[in-house]
Amino acid sequence: MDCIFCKIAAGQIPAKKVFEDGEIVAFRDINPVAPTHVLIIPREHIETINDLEPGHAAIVGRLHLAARELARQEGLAERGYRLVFNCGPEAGQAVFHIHLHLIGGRKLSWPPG
Ligand code: DGP
Repeated sequence: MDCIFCKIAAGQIPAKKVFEDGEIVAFRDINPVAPTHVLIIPREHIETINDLEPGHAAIVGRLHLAARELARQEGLAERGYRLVFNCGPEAGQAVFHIHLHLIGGRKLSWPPG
């Protein structure tokens, strides 16, 4: 499958991985928008949030638990951070393998652009 995040998960192309296990992989975004910008993905190829099914509930939960732990490791737990899934064209989704953005380390504005 020609998916860049599947290839990162499989170790076929390099990435700065910060966590991986049998189900999920987390790595630093190649184009960070903040001092901490980590992408947390399932190994399973799921194109968008629209494609989630009830059977994905556990893996989606695990993405968030990994984000919580990585935020703690990055010193963001008390400072604050943002978790984002972009879905579809108007949200600017560029890679069609779901990924949870963990963004922090600076004051983030709201609403997002
Ligand atoms: P999104 O717009 O939510 O689809 O964000 C995709 C993100 O993926 C974007 O912030 C840049 C990042 N990205 C794209 N290609 C690569 C890559 O090859 N390596 C890494 N580390 N990040 C990538």
